[in-house]
Amino acid sequence: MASSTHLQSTPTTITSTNPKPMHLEAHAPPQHAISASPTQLPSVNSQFTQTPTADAMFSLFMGFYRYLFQKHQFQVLIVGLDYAGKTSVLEQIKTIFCGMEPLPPGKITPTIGLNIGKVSIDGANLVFWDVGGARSLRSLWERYYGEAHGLLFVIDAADTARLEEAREVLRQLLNNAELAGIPLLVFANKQDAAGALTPHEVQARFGLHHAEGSSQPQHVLGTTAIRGEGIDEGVRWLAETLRTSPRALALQTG
Ligand SMILES: Nc1nc2c(ncn2[C@@H]2O[C@H](COP(=O)(O)OP(=O)(O)OP(=O)(O)O)[C@@H](O)[C@H]2O)c(=O)[nH]1
Ligand SMILES: [Mg+2]
Repeated sequence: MASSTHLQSTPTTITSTNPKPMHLEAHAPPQHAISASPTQLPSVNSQFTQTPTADAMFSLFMGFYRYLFQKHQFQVLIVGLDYAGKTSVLEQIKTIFCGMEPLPPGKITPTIGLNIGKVSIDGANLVFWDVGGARSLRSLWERYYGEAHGLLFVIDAADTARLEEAREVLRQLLNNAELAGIPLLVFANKQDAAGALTPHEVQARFGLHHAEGSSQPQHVLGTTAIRGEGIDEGVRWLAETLRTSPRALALQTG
């Protein structure tokens, strides 16, 4: 597997086909734990590792400590067919939540590796992984499934000729056991384009009706990525949903 990592156009955009650097970052120990006095930690450890009850107390203490001082981080995988507008969406996310200048649409080229964007929303860090949607690249997506807390599926709502293909790709994603219970945000993108399906129509065509009691939250929104419309609302829904997602919780504590 190629593992080249280099900075692309913006400081938060990295191109790589290897998700492992993010894995390390996501699970790095909290800064506060590292800065604790070296004379304190060994004695705490030795006290609390002697009996199973002490072990449990130590775990409880560490859990509470993390709860207080560690920012939650969620990884969100952005997928969809090529040309749907995934990278354009990511550029707008960085603009809306980090104030960064988006790349002009003419400068965005088809994604071959991985673009990464990290934003902070209401005390949580969201890391977006934007992968290439070309047919030949889709087999690479599964490398990210195991560590993805959320899924953002982008559809070119004006490309009616490829709606069936997009529907099949999404169906396969939702049937994948590695993505069980993953919160799903769908962007019916290119709402500005002639003939674009409304989010309602996309929801109906894709059979995206959130079943009562289903463990998988779903949300469909219309967006125009090149103008940044609809994106803020969608990303906030995702951030809110991830906070209480059993899958996200299990991945963070597991
Ligand atoms: N009209 C219109 N065009 C858009 C919109 N969003 C993206 N585009 C255009 O669609 C084309 C593809 O956009 P990308 O963001 O590169 O698409 P992608 O999904 O990342 O494509 P891959 O990286 O190949 O998977 C570009 O020409 C964008 O300018 C939109 O909301 N409206
Ligand atoms: Mg792209």
